[in-house]
Amino acid sequence: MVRIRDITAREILDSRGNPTLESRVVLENGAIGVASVPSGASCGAYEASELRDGDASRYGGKGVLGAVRNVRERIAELLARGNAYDQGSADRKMIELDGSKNKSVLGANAILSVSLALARASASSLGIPLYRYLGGAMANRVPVPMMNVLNGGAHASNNVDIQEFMIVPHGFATFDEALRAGSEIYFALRRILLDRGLSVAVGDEGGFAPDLSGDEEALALLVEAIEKAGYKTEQVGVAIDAAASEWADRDSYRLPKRGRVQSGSELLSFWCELSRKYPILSIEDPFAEDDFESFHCLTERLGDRLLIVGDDLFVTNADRLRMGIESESANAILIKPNQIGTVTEVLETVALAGRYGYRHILSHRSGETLDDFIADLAVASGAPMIKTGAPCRGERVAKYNRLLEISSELGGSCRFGF
Ligand code: 2PG
Ligand code: MG
Repeated sequence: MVRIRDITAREILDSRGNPTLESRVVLENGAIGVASVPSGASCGAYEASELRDGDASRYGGKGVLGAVRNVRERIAELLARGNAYDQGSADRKMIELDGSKNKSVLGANAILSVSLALARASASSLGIPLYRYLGGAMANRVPVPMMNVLNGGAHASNNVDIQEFMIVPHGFATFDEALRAGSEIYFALRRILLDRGLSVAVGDEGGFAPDLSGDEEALALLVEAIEKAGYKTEQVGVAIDAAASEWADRDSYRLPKRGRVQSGSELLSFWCELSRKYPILSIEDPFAEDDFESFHCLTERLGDRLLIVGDDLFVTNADRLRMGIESESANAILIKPNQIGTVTEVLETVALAGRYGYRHILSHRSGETLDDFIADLAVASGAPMIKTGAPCRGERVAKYNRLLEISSELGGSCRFGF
């Protein structure tokens, strides 16, 4: 066993320019783990709570000095001299010290940064890669990337209501080839947009964010770009994240940019129609976070053909996932470590998903850092897919580049594909 010697934290900036936390865990043998936490824009109401200072005179109230203090003073003291390899007990102690249901006392950002940094320090102490430490001997599957090449919703100031349009290069022998296809399609899309006089400015996740005649046009553009780049839709599918919690308006859905109001069943018909017309592999948050009923209906209709993914619906929380399992809502779960706050709880939720046949997809947040922890976590947990933005912008490609590194490290034992 190796003991924890020291834990510190500091305030840094994320990819949107907002403050976030970076924590550093040092072990008695000198091993070090550093990790930083991301932050979402379209956050679910049931996510663990991100502690922000609320002091309007600093960073518009978004400073995280309180969370930094909680790491440096309270968490550091709590975990000092503990066994670094006992991730479960360190995470449990932080949950208990916090004492709230949603980690609002210490801050999920404070807790997660330490949880991640501790796992990194432990892997480094053992001299093995993070995915191997967390995933064990069988962790050899590299996930299919879901690349968000066209941004809308809360991630862009264009007129598109659906938040994310992704390309999913799955029909390739290796991750390297899939990534290459994704990048080539991204540039084909750029060319198409330029030729039509549309904007190629990018949104928060590196995808283009043009004004379009309607949200459906985005799907047609993606298919065109796939073909223009020389690929087939049998190799490269498309995926949507509607982030429809943002649209919830009492009992109906109000698409804020177009101002259109739809009932849950109209929206359901819309998703069914899109899935008939386009090679859609997955639809995330097609309804709001409390609308289990619509999720259930859509899963019944389309669940045998495509993934119906709960993001705001489940918030990486095992209790929320249990509600989905009981009501047969969705068949896949998005996994975002900062929605729940500890590595242990993430792995518990993934295990629960696996027991009930739900696929799990690792995911970044729209506000990111260069931290590439989720790439290792995807491999460790055997995730069939990862969504981490366009093949553009440093904080997005950091994760893809880490997966390239892992693929080459795994060599002959590397597996790729769903
Ligand atoms: C999502 C995420 C990541 P945000 O909704 O899936 O793409 O966005 O981090 O803004 O919640
Ligand atoms: Mg989402």
